[in-house]
Amino acid sequence: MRFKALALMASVLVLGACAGGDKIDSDSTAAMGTDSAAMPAMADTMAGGATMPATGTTHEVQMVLEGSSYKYVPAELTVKTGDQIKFINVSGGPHNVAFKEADVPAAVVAQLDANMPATVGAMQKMGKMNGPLVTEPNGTYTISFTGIAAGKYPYVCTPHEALGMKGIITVQ
Ligand SMILES: [Cu+2]
Repeated sequence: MRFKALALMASVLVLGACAGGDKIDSDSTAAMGTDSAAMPAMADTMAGGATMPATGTTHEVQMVLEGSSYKYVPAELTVKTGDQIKFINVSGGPHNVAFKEADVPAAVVAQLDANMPATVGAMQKMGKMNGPLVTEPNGTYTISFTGIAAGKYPYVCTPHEALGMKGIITVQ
């Protein structure tokens, strides 16, 4: 009985220590800005960060089946931090937009995921940085690049990746 009580106390203490750690880390995130490579892993274990709405230009990328070729048009696009991209299901859908963790700097993962809306109609996101299927003709999916560091961000369409449907976004 006495042992059990001690064990319970110990686990409460551990939980308390974790909660305290989170608080300290989120405070230091604010203080250190978004450049620290150490922060995203912590952000991943938390809520995932808040969406940062676009403040700049809206670009459009069409998701297309042309002949037997599935593609993003344009497949390569350069935007500025703060712009957004509206992906449009023109033909051959459903399509989506998915970034792989291996292709995204650790410091960017949480914010990029947070900037990818969780749903399109009834469809849900399929995973981290893996957008919902856009099933409706001319349906759209818009991703803000506010808070996203400069760099090259390759992405794929999950249903058509094996068929070569992929693109690259360069953020300046
Ligand atoms: Cu596709």
